Amino acid sequence: MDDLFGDDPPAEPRREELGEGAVLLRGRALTDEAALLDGLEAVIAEAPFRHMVTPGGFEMSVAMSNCGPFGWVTDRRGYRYQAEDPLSGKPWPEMPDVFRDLAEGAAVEAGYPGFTPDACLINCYQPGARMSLHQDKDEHDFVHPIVSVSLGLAAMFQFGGMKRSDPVRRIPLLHGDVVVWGGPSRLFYHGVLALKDGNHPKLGARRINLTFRRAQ
Ligand code: MD3
Ligand code: FE
Repeated sequence: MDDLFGDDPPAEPRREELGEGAVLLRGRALTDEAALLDGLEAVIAEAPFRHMVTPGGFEMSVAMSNCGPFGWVTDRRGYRYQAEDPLSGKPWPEMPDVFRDLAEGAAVEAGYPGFTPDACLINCYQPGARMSLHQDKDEHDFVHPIVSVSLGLAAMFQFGGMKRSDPVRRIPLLHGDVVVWGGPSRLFYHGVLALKDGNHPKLGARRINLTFRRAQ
């Protein structure tokens, strides 16, 4: 009866092929939970979460920050990766070793050896926050996978195809889940439904998603 929240690290992360190069490693981040949360706190102390504005002038409901050599930003001028945090004018915080090691290790396990992220986008969802269907196309070369790590409240992820109008599957992403998106899935439309209210024992009423990318 110790594992009331069902979030103890599994002996063996459960592996699920979501199809077309996408591999879900359920619970893969749980063994590093404490170090990941420490790293997150250190990054956010230097580069706080902020709601960025899209080129169309809408404030995103998801609050964001970054760490590593490059960070993804949006403003009225467009979407891009840049080396400086626009809030401070300074480089983004260093990517904690535990972040990089987790992303690289998960990529190897999913069949993408040699992935070395140079950007980590950190998304913070509060209840009601969502991300509408989109493709990730601001990176230099789509041969590299994207590794995502979910922490905190569970979210309903939407996973479509190459066209916005393709049918979408709904996949719940839970605290500790890691997904490696490579191959054809790298350019599939995806999004996150509005976060439901709740309280996570470690993160409160929030969901944090780390996405590791090769921007350049
Ligand atoms: C599938 N983030 O930051 S992570 C994003 O949960 C983003 O915060 C979502 O989409 C989130 O761009 C989803 C899962 C994910 C990330 C990137 C992908 C799935 C992906 C890129 C291509 C295909
Ligand atoms: Fe995305």
